[in-house]
This record gives sequence, structure tokens and C-alpha cells, in this order.
Amino acid sequence: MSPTAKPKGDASKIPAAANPLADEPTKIASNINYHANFSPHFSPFKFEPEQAYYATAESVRDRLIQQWNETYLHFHKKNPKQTYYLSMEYLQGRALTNAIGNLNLQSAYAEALNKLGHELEAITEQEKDAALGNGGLGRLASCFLDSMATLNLPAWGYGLRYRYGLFKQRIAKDGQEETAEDWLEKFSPWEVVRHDVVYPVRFFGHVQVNPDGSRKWVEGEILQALAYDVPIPGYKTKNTISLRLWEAKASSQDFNLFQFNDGQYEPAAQLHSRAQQICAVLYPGDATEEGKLLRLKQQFFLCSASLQDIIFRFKERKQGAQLKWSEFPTKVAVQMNDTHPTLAIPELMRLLLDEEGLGWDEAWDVTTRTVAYTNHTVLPEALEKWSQTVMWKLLPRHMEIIQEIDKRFIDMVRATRTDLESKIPGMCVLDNNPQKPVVRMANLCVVSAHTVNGVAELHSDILKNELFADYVSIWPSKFQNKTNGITPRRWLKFCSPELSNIITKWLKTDEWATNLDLLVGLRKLADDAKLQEEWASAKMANKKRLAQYVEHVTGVKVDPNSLFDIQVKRIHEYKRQLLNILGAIYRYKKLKEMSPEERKKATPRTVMLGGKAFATYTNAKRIVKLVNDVGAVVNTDPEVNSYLKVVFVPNYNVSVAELLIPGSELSQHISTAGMEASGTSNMKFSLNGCLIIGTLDGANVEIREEIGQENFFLFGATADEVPKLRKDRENGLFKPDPRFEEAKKFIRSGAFGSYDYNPLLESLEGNSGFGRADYFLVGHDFAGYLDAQARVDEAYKDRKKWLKMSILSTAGSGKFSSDRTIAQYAKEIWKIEECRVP
Ligand code: T68
Repeated sequence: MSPTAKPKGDASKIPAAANPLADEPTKIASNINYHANFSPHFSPFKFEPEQAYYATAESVRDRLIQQWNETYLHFHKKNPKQTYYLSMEYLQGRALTNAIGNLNLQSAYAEALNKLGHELEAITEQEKDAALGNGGLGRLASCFLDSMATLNLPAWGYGLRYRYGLFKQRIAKDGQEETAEDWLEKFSPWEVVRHDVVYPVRFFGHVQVNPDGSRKWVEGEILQALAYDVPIPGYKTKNTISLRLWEAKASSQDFNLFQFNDGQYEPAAQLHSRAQQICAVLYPGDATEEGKLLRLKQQFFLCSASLQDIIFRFKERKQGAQLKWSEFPTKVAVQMNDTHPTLAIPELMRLLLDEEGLGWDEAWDVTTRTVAYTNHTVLPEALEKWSQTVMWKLLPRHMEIIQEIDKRFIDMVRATRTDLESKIPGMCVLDNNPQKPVVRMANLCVVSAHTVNGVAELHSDILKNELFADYVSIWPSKFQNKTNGITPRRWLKFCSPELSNIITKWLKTDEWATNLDLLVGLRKLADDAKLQEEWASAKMANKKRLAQYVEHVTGVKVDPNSLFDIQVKRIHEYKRQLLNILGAIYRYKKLKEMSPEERKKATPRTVMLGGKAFATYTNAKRIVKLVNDVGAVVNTDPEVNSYLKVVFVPNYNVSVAELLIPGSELSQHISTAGMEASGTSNMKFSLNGCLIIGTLDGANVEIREEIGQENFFLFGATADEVPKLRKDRENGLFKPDPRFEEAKKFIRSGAFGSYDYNPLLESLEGNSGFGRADYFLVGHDFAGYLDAQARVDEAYKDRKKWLKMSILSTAGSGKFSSDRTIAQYAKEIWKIEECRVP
């Protein structure tokens, strides 16, 4: 629209200065109008949805900043022990709906925008997702921040301000294509740059030994870490905490004006361009040495800047009183989200030893009482190992410190536990294999952290009994479980207002949003015909909204009366999207073989899959291609397409999840047992009254316990059966179910086009050449999976029974609030207490 065209929305009717006596919507409308005019980012007089979004976000931010400053001041004054959550990833999604909801201003904002000629819902859709994370681990960090704020805990998050977040996925002829996700294309109204918060971060250089024997890391190159803060409002509380994201900069002194004027433009700004690389992308590809080095630089950048900031605050809050480093762990808890921020350990040691002048024993005592580590995976290929050669080059002083930590650990084991001698090579930090010497980050974490936790009971048991078993015998009380959780605000209250209102009405309270255990009150109502009808109509509204979205993004019309069956998560062989699609293929084939009369008895299904495959993960990309190819055939087959549709929902992200989850009736959590540490979308689906078909893996185990085994469609091998089944498989002792063979043969017949699916099929058959014949046991679990799906079909035919199961799923989801998880971290790991802003 040209600047002179008539604006679509109308801001002119509302005075820009708020009248203090006006009602809330009028004040808000006037504030939005103020921002449209006086915080201009666009040509004047434009007030289309995009402009309205930015002005609305800025008006919300005004309110948040006030609470935010008060929170900062309150923490400063009270000086409680505070937690710092270090994470390379935060999958924040959109902020507007969440902020307005937490401020309890939905209707006021909706009305205000109406006055200005806009609809709140359309305005919120203007916002781009902040996707600074890959998947579950990043989303967990965001749910945790929400709960920390809501529980009024003195806690902060630290992360990196990636220029490009998780890539955008497009489905083209050959399958998935990735493009950069430009979430900062215009700007983000949710961040505030703190020009006064800047720390130097060094790379490379060498260690200088001083005459008194002390050591110092010198020279190399120095970049600046600049803080960008994002407000994290709690729900129905003033407390608003910070997510501090670091950006890398070079200083003006690093710009060589002489060289530039000499026409050497690139060399003149070399450090500037190296600084830009650091925060350019989330998870740079690490297939090359350059990529690995960049990822390591990112990790160190986060750790160094955050620790300098934490130490600065510790000193600042002493307000002149004498510094006692032994008090540091009584004021600071550092939580490492997986091993990605492990360098916090040697960096804290270095700062204490070399900058603050502490001795080793004191520095080690402070460090180990400060840091704790959460493990999110037992997959060997996902356990981080960094080349010692690269580390010596990039972080020479840290390598000295790591060597010393390792040496002292080995000495301690030798001195106290002769029985563990043979275990030392696997337990120590440095793997000195001359072919490829590496630093084992998980080992460094376990040796240094005061607490190590897994993310679901089964996962924590596997850590204790397998991965970290040898350490358990040294430090039995170091290991804990903290079953993951999700925020019920974003994942029920705000994403499904229809269902939320029904829950509030029947429980006669809306307190469930902060006390999710109250949902259990739905149990005794689950048979009530009236509740069931209301429940069904809310689910139907959500299904219709989802159907509209699916048609909009894929062109496929799906029937809201069919069973909506959804699997959305990162594409990975262990998550077994292949099992799902093979099941759908088998279903298709059987439908084709049926007479029209027989077909009429089938439960109509819409199978939806979504998720991103890592750009270089070939088999994952083949799976995406297969799902799309199957959809293209099934959805256009007039004989069966009213009984089955297969849809790949592109570009799965937090916002898409907020549409898919409320609209789903069945969701699939079907990983090979023992491989999914927890899963968190299983909790979101279950909370939204969606039934689960799944294996005994991760948090599925606990969900099934909570909602009742009769409400969970279970199948598949258990974690303790898996090793033997894999052996049997390799020894040719596996007899495939004929249905498994039939499904594969159908793909090979070319039913879904001419793409070469052999590599994918061979990975299930033991011709893969890696000695990993069907490592994920798709073949073994296929029969059980089909049987469980048949039970689903039957259950869905009994509407009352299904609705009851759906209500019971929600009723049993109370445990999976991240408020519960965070309260446990606070009490059992961090030892911090509430610090509520009055
Ligand atoms: C997930 N991990 C677990 N990792 O797979 C999931 N990894 O079971 C669990 O529920 C979730 O963490 C939260 O605990 C991840 O999402 C990553 O995304 C990741 C990213 C970079 C490097 C390694």
C-alpha cells in the first residue's frame, strides 16, 4: 500500500494521549495509536495488520518493562540465591498472545484493536516465531522460563541471539528444502539492547606464566559480547524475568581504517566479519572442521559472557561488603542445559583462578557447588566430544584446567577406589586415543557438577544403571530425576480457549492454570453426557480450525469428522516416523483391497505428520519424501480418499504446534524403547485430551501411569528387551510379520512413484552395510503397532467411550506442568526460594 492510500485500520478516531479516566480498552487503543505514530517503523498513516502488530507489541512491552524493572530492582534489593539457566537454545515461538494472556488483558486488547479496525487473532498471526532452538530441548528451556517467572523464582536465562534461527522448511519436488528463517528481518519488539552490558570474550592466544607461578591467558583475538534482553512475564504475577541473549561484536578499534582507505575492504573489517559469524546461525553444520570450530566458539561465547555477567552481579549485590568467594554458591546456581554449555566449568575455574586469584581447591569447591547438569540423551552419537587439538588451539588455558580436573579425578579414584581401576579409561574426561584425542563433555559435567539429572524416570534410570553407572558408585547422591513438563498457559489456556473455558466451567475455577493437579477433578465428571458434548464441540472447533490451516498450506481438504491422527517432532530414525508411514501404507493397501461395502465399516482417518530433518541427515529426508509421495497418491485416490488422507504439514514450529495439538485426537509417540529421553509433545497432546499410541519410552511411561493404562494404546518392545532383540536381528533370528513384508513390497512396486526408496527400506533389512540391521526395530514392532491401531479404530467407533478417554487424558495430565518440574529443580537442585515482587 502506498503511504497516501487510505489505511485499512483506523487509528484516527482514538486520541494518542491516554485519558487517565478512560476505560482499559480505550487506554490501550490510545497507547497502540501512540506507538503507531511516535515509534514509527513504517511510512506514516500505514495501519495495516503488520503495522498494527508492531504498535500492539510495543504497547504490551510498555507494561512489561515497568514490571520487569521492578523485578530487577526487587531481586537486587533482596539479593536471594538466583538460578542462571544456560542454554544454547530457546524455542520461544510467538510472544504476543502469551504476554497479553499472562497480563490477563485478552479481552481488553481484543476490544482495543476492534476500536482500531482490527482483529486480535489476525494481528497475532503477524508475528514471526523466535525459533532459536532445534526441538524438545529448546522448547523445554522456554517452558522452564515461563514457569520460573510464574513461580516468582529468582532466575534468569542466558542464550545466544542467533541472526537466523531454525531453518524454514519447504516441500518441493525432491522433498525438504531449507531456507534461512529471518526472524529479525524487520526487528523484534520483544528485545531491549543493553548498551552498557558488554564483556570481552577471548579466543586462541596462549598461556603466559608469571614470575609468581600464576598463569594467564593472553593475546589471540577478543570479541565483545553485547546483551539483548527479552522480558519473560509470569502468569498473573508482576514478576517478569529476563532471557539475556548475547550478540558478538568487534570493537571500533578492530576496524582498520588505514587498510580500508587503501581499498582493502575485507581485511580491514576481518574481525567484524568473524564476530558476525558467531551468532549467524543456530547449530551451524558440523560436518566440516570449520563448522565444528564455529560451534565450539558459540558455546564458549555463551559461557564466558554469561559467567562474567554472573560474577559482575554477585559483586554488585555485595554493595561494598567484603567479597567471600565461598558465598558464591549460596547466591548462584548455574544449570547447564545438556553438555552444550559445559565450558562454563573451566571458564568459571579460570575466572576464579586467574582473574580473582583463588587457589585450586577453593576455586574447585566454588565451581562444583555452583554447577549442575541436565542430560537429554543416551544416544552415543549425540554425546558431545571435542577434538583436543582444536580445543588446545582455541582455548589453551581451559585445556590446562580440564587436564588438571581429569588428573585429580583419576588420582582420587586410584586413592579411594582400587576396584574401579579398570573403569578409569571410560570414566575420565580426556580420551587420549592417539588417532583422535577428544574431550568427553558429559564426563566433564558428571565429574564437576554437584547434581546430574535425567528428564524422565526411565531415562534417569538408564543414566544411573548404564551410561553413568560407574560414577554412581562413587557419588550415589549426585544423580536425580526431574521429569520434564510443559507450561499449561501456552499449551492449553492460550492455544485452546474453547477447551479451557469448558474446563474452568466444570471445575468451577480457573486456578488449574497455575495448579494443574486440579485437572484431576475432571475424572469424576468424565461420564457426564453434558460435559462430553461440550468437550466434543470444543474439539470439533479446534479440528475445523486445523482443517482450514491444512488446506491453506497444503491444498489438501481434510474431513473434520475423520479421526485426526498426528505425529509431529524432529524427523529421526529413532522416533520412527517410518513405522507410522509404513502403517499408513498398509492401511491404504487394505482399503484398496476391500469391497465398497467393507470399506464403509472403516474408521475414516486423517494421518498428519510434520517435522524438520537435519539438512545433512539423508535418511530423515528420505522419510519426508516418502510421506509426501504417499500423500500425493492416497489423497487423490477417489476410491479410498474419504477413508484415509495422509498429509505432511510443512514447516512445523511452535505456532503450527499451537494449532495442531488442540485439534488432534490421537498422537503418535512411537520411538524405539530406551531412546527418547522424555518427549514433551506427548504431554501437550495428552493435556489437550488427545489419546496416545505409543511405546514404553521416555515420559510415555509416566503419562500412562497417570492417565490409566486403559486410556493409552500401548505396543512394542520394552527398553530391557531391546539389546537382545537387536542381537537376534543381527544373527538372523528375526521372523518378520508378513504385513511388514507386504508394506515394503508395496513401496518397491512403485505404487508411490519412482524415487529410489531402496536405501530406506534396506536400513530396515540389514543390507545397510553398517551391521545395524533395523537398529530401531521397526520390523519387530510393526505387528504390535498395527494391532494397537486396530484397537484405536474400534475405540473411536464408540463415541462416548472415546470422549471419556479424552477427558481422562486431560484429567491425568496434572503432573506434567513445568511448574511442577521447576518447583522440584528449585527445591532439590538449586535450593532457591520464591522472591515475589510486591
Ligand atoms: C530432547 N533433545 C530429547 N536435543 O530428545 C527429548 N541435541 O526426548 C526430550 O524430551 C527433550 O530433549 C527435552 O528434555 C533435544 O531436543 C536437541 O535438540 C539437540 C540440539 C543440539 C544438539 C543435540
